[in-house]
Amino acid sequence: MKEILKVEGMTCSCCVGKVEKSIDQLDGVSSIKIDVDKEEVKVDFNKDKVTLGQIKKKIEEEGYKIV
Ligand SMILES: [Cu+2]
Repeated sequence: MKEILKVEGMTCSCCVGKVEKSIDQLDGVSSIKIDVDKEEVKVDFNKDKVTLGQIKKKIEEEGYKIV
């Protein structure tokens, strides 16, 4: 399933890399697309394997805020 998360605090390609890497570790995530200007993280995942809550937690652990 596809979800778009609003994430505050991402400012550059390094932030994008960090967020991507953190979510990518999760089993069941098939694609991640991040738009820094819009502060959006588009994620495509298998909801039988991973929950949106787990994805959000990973982003928050990197120090970004989900709005
Ligand atoms: Cu950065």
